[in-house]
Amino acid sequence: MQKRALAIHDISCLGRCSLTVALPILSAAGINTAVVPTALLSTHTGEFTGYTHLDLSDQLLPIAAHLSSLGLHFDAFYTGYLASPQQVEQVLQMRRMLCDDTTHVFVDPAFADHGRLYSLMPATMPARMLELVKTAHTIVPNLTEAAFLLSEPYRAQGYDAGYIRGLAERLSALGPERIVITDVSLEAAEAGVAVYNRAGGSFHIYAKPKLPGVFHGTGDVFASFLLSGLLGGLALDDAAQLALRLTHECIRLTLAGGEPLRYGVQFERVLPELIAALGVGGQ
Ligand code: PXL
Repeated sequence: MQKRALAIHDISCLGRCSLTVALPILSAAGINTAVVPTALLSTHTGEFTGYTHLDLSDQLLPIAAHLSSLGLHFDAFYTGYLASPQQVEQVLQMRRMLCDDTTHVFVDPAFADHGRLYSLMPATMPARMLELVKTAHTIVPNLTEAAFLLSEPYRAQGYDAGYIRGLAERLSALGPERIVITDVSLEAAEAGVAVYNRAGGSFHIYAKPKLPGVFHGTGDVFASFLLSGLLGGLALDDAAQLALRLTHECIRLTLAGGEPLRYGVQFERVLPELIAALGVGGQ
């Protein structure tokens, strides 16, 4: 049967992040995807100035109440960028209204990168986001968000696999069974992800050659590929490797195309590969 997901992220009109990548990726993966926008911005907040920002908090619970009255089962409850720390409480309430025992709660904390909070994020966001993280089955923080969530200093480099495994174990001890940390780089020439599964205690780091630049929206693209793989029946490590390979390919194509990096990555061009890898349409 077709899987159903609810994606709760902002809409940045331009810049290929959050809902404008989550929806097309999940849809291409054959997942029936409903969306709840948390905020409306003209662009994302990295490498742009002068963007608009409308907090849609007053819409979240009325939307959830209506959706809940339809009695639908959601296979995944996928959260990303939230408009404010206060909105975390509303998303927790939406979780109680819309999830059942078998809903996969998949949380991308999406509040920081490169050692710093995103432009509009107040200092209280990590502690509030932690409350949502605790209720998740799977989380996808980058290294910066992992450090903020644990109230530990951010280490940009000079760490080893043991340090990353420790981060994953400490995050998992807070609640989520599966931790995928992005932006992990054990060697200067490589970048990749760490995958920890508390069930069985497995831990692996997967890496690709590092490509030069700062790539906006790639956390959202990676997380959406990862969830697509999981809902498509792949094991966590297989889904993470697929998501890493496809994200790397988006970045490579974008660099080859020469488009300014603030406009996001060319995820559209790898959707056929996602569809092929998951055998969508073949069932
Ligand atoms: O890609 C994460 C993201 C999502 N939404 C908004 C952002 C960012 C990162 O900067 O600014 C509005």
